This record gives sequence, structure tokens and C-alpha cells, in this order.
Amino acid sequence: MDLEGWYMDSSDEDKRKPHRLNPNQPASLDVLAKLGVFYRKLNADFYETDPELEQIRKDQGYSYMDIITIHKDTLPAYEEKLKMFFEEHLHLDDEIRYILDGRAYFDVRDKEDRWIRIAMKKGDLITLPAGIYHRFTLDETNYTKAMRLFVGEPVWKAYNRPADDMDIRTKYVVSLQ
Ligand code: KMT
Ligand code: NI
Repeated sequence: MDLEGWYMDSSDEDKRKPHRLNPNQPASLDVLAKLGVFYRKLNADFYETDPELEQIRKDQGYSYMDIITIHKDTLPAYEEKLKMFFEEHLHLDDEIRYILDGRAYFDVRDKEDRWIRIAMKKGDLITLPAGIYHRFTLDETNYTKAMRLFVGEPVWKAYNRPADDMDIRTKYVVSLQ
């Protein structure tokens, strides 16, 4: 199945819960594409030798790649990092993530500033455009393994909201019109 997105409720309880509205209000791949968020499905069982992934990396210029395992026993400074990832932020470059194992949520803001929660699972590759406000959390399974792709040398710096005056933000907002 494709990845699933939905509009979030505004409750402050456990970020790892789904936070669906009642009734659920889905956000389609089409809605996400209009925000500049793109999705691909790959076979993560053989990511090390996958010609499809190779082709994407070549076409998109994703020269950099690493793998992050987010679990309390494997990730140094686990709590601090998860806290940072869940702060609403943007980057100067696209954020490209490919889930190799486990699950996770990426939340992105839509044009009306509503949160859309994107449920990522094994085989899901997503690109978040530079300048989009977003955040990341594990779900209740508390584990994911993700490939991070980047064009050239990676820049991980996150600019927490408010970053409305940044050129990259203006550029992104203009691109939505
Ligand atoms: C980010 O900048 O939001 C992240 O790197 C999220 C964690 S990587 C799976
Ligand atoms: Ni980010």
C-alpha cells in the first residue's frame, strides 16, 4: 500500500500516537505533491544492491548517503535528538529519507498551516522540499532505520520556527502559489 497521510488533531498527548481527527481526514498523495512532498515505493529488502535506488541517486544527484538507526539502544543522545527532530523546523535543502525498517511519522504543514501526519514504513522514500516546516517522531513501536540521502556534502542544520524571513522560506511559500 502507498503511504498514508492524515490531518492531525491538536491534542498535546504522546506525540507517538497517531493523532487522527475523528472522523479521520485523509491527506492524499496529491495533496502532499502540491506541497512539494514526493513519495516513492522501493523494495527495502535489497536496498544495498537495488538498481532502482541507484538510478534515483544518479538522476537526482544524491551523492551522499548514510543510515541512521533510531532506537534508544543504538542512537547516541537518543532523547535529545528525538526532541530536536520534533521541534518544528525547516532546512536550506531537501530532506530525503528512505525507511529501511520499522516505522516513523513525518509531520508537514499545509498551506493553511495545518499539520499533516505522514506514516512512513519500510520501503517508503520521501522528499520534503527545502523551506517546508516539518517535524519527525517515532511511532509507538519506537524504532526505525532510515537512509538519509543528500546532494553533495550534507548540511543537517535545522532552523526552528519562526523562520519566516529566511529566503528559503519565502521561496518555498512562493512555489506554493
Ligand atoms: C529531520 O531533520 O527532521 C530529521 O533528520 C528527522 C530524522 S531522520 C529519520
Ligand atoms: Ni528536518
